Formats: sequence, structure tokens, C-alpha cells
Amino acid sequence: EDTYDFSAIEAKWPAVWDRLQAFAPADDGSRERRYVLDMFPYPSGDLHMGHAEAFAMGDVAARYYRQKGFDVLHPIGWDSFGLPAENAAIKRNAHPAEWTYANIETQAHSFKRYAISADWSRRLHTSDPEYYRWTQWLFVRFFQKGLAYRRNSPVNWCPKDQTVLANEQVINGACDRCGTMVTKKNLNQWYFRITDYADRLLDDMEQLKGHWPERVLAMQRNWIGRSKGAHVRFRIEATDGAPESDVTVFTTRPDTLYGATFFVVAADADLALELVTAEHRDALEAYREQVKGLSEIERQATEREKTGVFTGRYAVNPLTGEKLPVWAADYVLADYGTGAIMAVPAHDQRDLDFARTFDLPVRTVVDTGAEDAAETGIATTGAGTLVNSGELSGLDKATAIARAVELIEEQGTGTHTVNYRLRDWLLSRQRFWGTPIPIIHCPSCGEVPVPDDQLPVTLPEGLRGEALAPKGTSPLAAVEEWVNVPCPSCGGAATRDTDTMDTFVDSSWYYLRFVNPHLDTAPFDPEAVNRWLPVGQYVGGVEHAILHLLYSRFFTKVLFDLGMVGFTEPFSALLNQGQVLNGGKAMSKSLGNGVDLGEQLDRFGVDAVRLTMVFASPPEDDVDWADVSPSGSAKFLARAWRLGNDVTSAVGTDPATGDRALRSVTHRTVSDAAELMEANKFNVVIAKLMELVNATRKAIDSGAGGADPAVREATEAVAVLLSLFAPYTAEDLWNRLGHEATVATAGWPVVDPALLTQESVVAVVQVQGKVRDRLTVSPDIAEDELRELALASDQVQRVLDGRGIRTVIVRAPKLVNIVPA
Ligand code: ANZ
Ligand code: ZN
Repeated sequence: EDTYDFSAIEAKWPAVWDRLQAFAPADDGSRERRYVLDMFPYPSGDLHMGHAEAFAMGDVAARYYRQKGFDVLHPIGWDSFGLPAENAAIKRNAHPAEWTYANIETQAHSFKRYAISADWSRRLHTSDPEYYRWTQWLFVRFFQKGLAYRRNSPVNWCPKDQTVLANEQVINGACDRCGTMVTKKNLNQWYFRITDYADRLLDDMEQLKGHWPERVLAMQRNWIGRSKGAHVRFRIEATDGAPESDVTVFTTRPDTLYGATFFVVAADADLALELVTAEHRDALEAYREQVKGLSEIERQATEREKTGVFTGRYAVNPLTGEKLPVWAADYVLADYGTGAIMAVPAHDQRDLDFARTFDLPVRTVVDTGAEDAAETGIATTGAGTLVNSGELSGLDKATAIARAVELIEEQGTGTHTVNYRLRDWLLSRQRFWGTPIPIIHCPSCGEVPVPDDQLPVTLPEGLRGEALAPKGTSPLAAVEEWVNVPCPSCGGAATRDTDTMDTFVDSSWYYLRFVNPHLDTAPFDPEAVNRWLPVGQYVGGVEHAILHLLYSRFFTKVLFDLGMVGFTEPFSALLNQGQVLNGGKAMSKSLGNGVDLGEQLDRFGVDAVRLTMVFASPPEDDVDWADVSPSGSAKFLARAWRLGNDVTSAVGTDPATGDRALRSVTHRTVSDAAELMEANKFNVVIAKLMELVNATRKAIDSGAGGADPAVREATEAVAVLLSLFAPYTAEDLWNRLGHEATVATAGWPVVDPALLTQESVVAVVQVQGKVRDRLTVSPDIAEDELRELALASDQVQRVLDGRGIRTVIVRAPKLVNIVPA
């Protein structure tokens, strides 16, 4: 009865919370709505320490807003398509669904034990036909709008997983799933035209400033990579039977046109083969073979020795008429800009390295004050004054850029332009466990979308184990009775598209589906979605800083253009929680430093683990499990819970008749806690809560004790504040105070502003270490003022007896020590 037993408490409350449906929003307009969302989990196994941290943070936010009187939507679901399920199925001769749904059940069970305050009635799984039906429906809308298209192109190919990867999934040239070096392969692939939205994806970030971590915004900005510059057309002279042609370059520095001393095309681009003369063809082809094996990162690495071959051709500088040798090299990328550049070695380091390797001229055209690049080997890239540049000479860099663009525009050889690093989103995958692409290929009608009333196109049955092994073509293609269908348009023989979608498509709209997860007439109800969204607080790891967030933002903008949502950004505020480390390092199998969540929960209890996660550091920082003390957390929880043993005043007794000092601590704690919560300083709220528990215990052990209504008031505040972090303990404490469940919706205590200031404290005045006087002062008295008061004291003056003063040590508001001369 009166010893704290976390297992008994954990056993008691879940059924009550279930019965009360305590975490389902009312959605009746009676209260302001707030949508708090955690990035939904992938069902990779049971929950781990990382989940425990991330979901603790989201849950703290959801529980806070609920206490503050908001109608909170806090759903949970699973991102349940994807490769790991398929790999597990191949290994165990099973179906991916078996592994997936078993893991989902395990995780759901653990989430319930972990007391996530989710509305379980909204649970969704992206691999359910009920969900992916609408992923397909949305794909069809994108297709009809010209935003989904197919093209033959070299794609990133993982030779081990035998699948295509998006640029975002290639990390340092390797597959982000298995680490194998990625190669290129030509395939006919589906893309989303995200590049149409590049400007809006950049410009709308204004709305997110101050509400998203600056580093995430910077990563998005960099990924989109907008650069302003110019297209300049160079004439390539006819040589040795190779006919005259034009090649356009992209440059951000048109001011340096007079400094161009050679010209480079991407060696792997078709253009290189078109330009090369017969004499140099063999050398180029050999070089291209060599380039094939390199990743994009290797090619652009600044430390690498520059390589390339001369094509035998010359480009004519449109401003100067000068002839520049045309080279093919790998440091110029085929799919950035136009795949060709004018090289200005004096002012571009990569060009300079190349010029020095192949002994090409270096000509300074911007005087930046620094020593010449030809002397130092360091290109000068800063601002300066143009030199050796005809009519541009004498202009500053910015003016010269503008003037150079004018000149080429007058000539008709170029124009200003904007270039982006962002590429269209390659979304098709040759794998089984994903959303089938709802397109039928008809020899006479072309690409025909599957009519809405025939959705979902479900995955073919009968495939499992080895049949799912990657072969470079989709496993779906092997199921003839699934592939061969009549064309929806002409009725003729046609075939289904056999690719499935990148799982990032599934997760680009799930936050909308949570509003009406079981709606069977549309992906979501626009009116309801506009009531709840944008998401007020989104919580998740920084590993999603680019892909998931960029894609979700893109989807939202397209849906806005389709008139389906009334907002252009899906997530108004973003919190990136830190990682859980052990011994300063990420937990991993190879380091053997993994910590098992279930074992921690068994040992310390759910609440102690949750509290430890949140108390360890600000939510954005990493938590090192080697440095924290879940047993310390458990002791604190027991101490808080035991307050309930000692409160004897009746429910509803007027606290105004109680101990004013304790009341003041209570009200200040509640007031500070709200401010700290809004600033995401969850850990500091816990520190304050610990002080309140201590103050309450002290009050119980002295004076009126548990009969004091101020003690009841303080203990009730403890229960409500504690409910954000330790829901079981808080519920049980609340119950022992004589209240009905649930404390989760008890409401944030009302702060009495009159109690926010402490009236006075006693300052001790010493002379040479001996107490001579006691002064009653304000708790926030300034040091100077306290010193004056102490020196003015009659007793102090008597002891000093006319002696001078050597030093006065002031520790406001409690102590002054005077040392006489
Ligand atoms: C001449 C020049 C002179 C350049 C100079 C720079 C400095 P960002 O800012 O990243 O957009 N470039 C263009 N296309 C390229 C490609 N496919 N592969 C490699 N490099 C390429 O960079 C634009 C600059 O990168 C362009 O401006 C071009 O070099 C180079 F003093 O043109 B510049
Ligand atoms: Zn047809």
C-alpha cells in the first residue's frame, strides 16, 4: 500500500486509460486544436532505446498541450513497406507481410506499455491495401497533372540490393542500406517532377524560420542548391571532318569570361562522344571506361589528381573570339548545369588544378588583392576589380557579372539563368514490398492510369521467399496473370506497370491520413484536414532532415495546388531529438554497447526510463546512457509518490489558508514550467519539479504537515506536472489524493500571480566570521544594496568601532561578511 511498486502501478492503469478513451481528441470545436506528431516508426523489430527517447519527447509535448486545455491529436501508425521486410522474407522463405505485421504487433504492445498517449483508434499501416489504395490514387492525380512521368535515364543502381536508389539514398557513393558502392544503369523509370517546385520549396522556408532547427533549413536549402548565373553559348569550330556545333555552358561567374583558357565537357556525357575527333576517339573511350567506376563524390573530390583527355576540338569565346581547347574530364558532371563548362583557372580551384596538371594557361581577370593563382596554386575567388577584360575592366565583380550578362544577351549568345542542384524524384523500385504503380501500359493508348474504382491495385499473391530475390527486374513481372490485363481505355491487351513506389511516397502524406484514417471515399477529408493541420509539433530524428521532410513539403504544395489542402507547409514546428548513446558512442552490434529497452523497463520501470530520457539533456541533445541514472529517477518517483501517503487535508479545502511559502514555490514552479515547456526545455521542468517535491516534503515534516491545504495543493501540482513525464506514477498519486482518473486531463494548475514573488528572506551579516546582525530583505535584492544595508547596521558599526574596512564579501540575498582593516 504505502511502498512504491512500479510493476503494480503499471499493471493497474492501462485498462482504465483504454476505457476512458482518454487520448482521443473530441474534435467538436470546444477547444483549440493541436496536432502533435512523431515521425512514424518502421517495424524493424521491437522498440529500441532510440524509439524510447524520440517517443518520450513527442509524448511529453502531447501531454503538455492536453493539460493546457488543447484538443490534442496524437496518432500512431507504421511505415510498413520497405526492403528489410523483403530481405527477411527471402532469408526465411516467408512473405514480407508475416515479418512486418508480427513486428508491428510487438511494437504496438511495447508502445502501450511505454504509455504513449496515442489515439489508438487511428492506427494505420502504409502496407494495408486500405492505405495504399490512396497512395495510388494520389499518384494518379500527380500523373494527370504531369507531375509523374517516365523517362529512360542512367540511375543509381545498387548491385547488391539489385535496386534503383534515389540520389538521396546514395551516401558517399554507397548504398545507404547496405554500403555497397553504387553504379549507374540505364532504365525506364518513374519520376516526380519535384524540380517544378524548387523555388517554392526554398521560398516557403521563410514560414519555418525560428520554428525548425536552423541546421535542417540549411540542409534543405543546400539540397535544393539554387545558383544564379548565366548560360553562355560557345561555337565549336569544325575540325578534321567533325562539323561545327554549339555548346552552352552554365556559369555563376560570367564576369570571368576573359579569363577562360580552356573548355571542358563531362567525359561520360554523350556530348563528349559527339565532339571528339576520330584521332582522339580511342583515348576518350578508354578514359570513359575508367570514369564509369567512380562515384559522384570521388569525381568531385578536390584532393584527387585531375584527369582528362583532349577532344581535338576548339571552342570560340563569344566575347573575345579566342579559341579554347575542348577537354573531356570527370570533374565536370554530366547531369549538373549543361554538363559543359568554360574553365577559368585563375578563379576556380578545380580548373586551376586541371590547368596545372595539363600545363594550360592561367590568366587573372579579377584583381582581388591576393597573389596570382598562377604563382600560388590557389585560385582567387573573392570580390575585386576586373582587369585584362576589355570593356569589363575597372568594374567591380558584381557590376561586371551584370554587365557581362548584358553583353552576351545583346550578342544573342546567352542569357541569365538559375540552376538547381535538386533533381526530379526517382520513385520507381524493382522490388516487391511496396505500393504497386497504378499504371497500365497499352500498345495503342500508352500509359493509362488505373481507374479510381479499380483501386487498389493489390500486390500479386503467391510470391514469397526466393521468388522475391532481386534480379534487376521487379518480382511482380513474373506473375503473368497479374501483369496481363485489358487496357482500361480501349479494352485491348495491355500490361500492368510492375514497379513499386519508393517508400518515401507512402510517408509523404500519412500525416494527412491520420485525420480520417478509415475514410473509404477519399485519401482524406479536406475540411477535417484543414481543421487539424498544419502539424503544430513534429518530432523526429535529424536523419530525416532532407528526404522525408522535403518530399512531404512537396506533396503538401501539390495538394494545395489541387485545392485539396488550405496550407502550403505541413509541419509548423519541428523538433529533432538527439540520439541515445552508450559510452559516448552510438549503440551498435559491432561495438557491443547496445542497451536493451525491455530489460531497462523491467529493471527500473517505464516511468523511470522515460523520466531519465527527458531529464538527461535538452531534447535536441544526445543522451549518453552511461552517464545517466535510471535508479536515481526511480528514487525520485518513489519520493514524489510517497507525498500521497502524507496528505491528509480533504479534497477541495481552500489552499489560501495554508503555508504561504510553500504555496509560493508551487505557483512559481507551475508558472516556470509552462514557459520552459513552450521553449522545449523539458529537462529543466523536471529539475523544477524535483525542487517542488523537496519543498513539499519539508513542509510535511514541519509545521502543519499533511493537514496543511497548501501541502495538498503542492502535491496535486506535482501529480499534474509529473503526468507529462511519468504517466503511471502520476496517475497513481492522483488517485491516492482522492481524484478520479485521469490526471492526463486534470488541467494545468491555475497560477495566482500574487504568489509568484517570495516576500522576504533573512540575510546574515558577519564581521570577521561572527554573526552580528540579521536583516530582512527582498529575495532579489542587489549586491550593492545589501552591502549598503549591512554596513549601515548599528550592531556592525558598534563592532567596527571606527576601524576601516578591508573587504566585504556579499552573497545576495543571504550573507554579508565584513573584514575590517
Ligand atoms: C566559370 C567559373 C569561373 C565558374 C569562376 C566558377 C568560378 P554552383 O555554384 O555549384 O552552381 N560548373 C558548372 N557546371 C558544372 C558541372 N556540370 N560540373 C562541374 N562544375 C560545373 O557552381 C557553378 C560553377 O561550377 C559554374 O561556374 C562552373 O564553373 C562550374 F571563377 O563557370 B563556373
Ligand atoms: Zn488501350
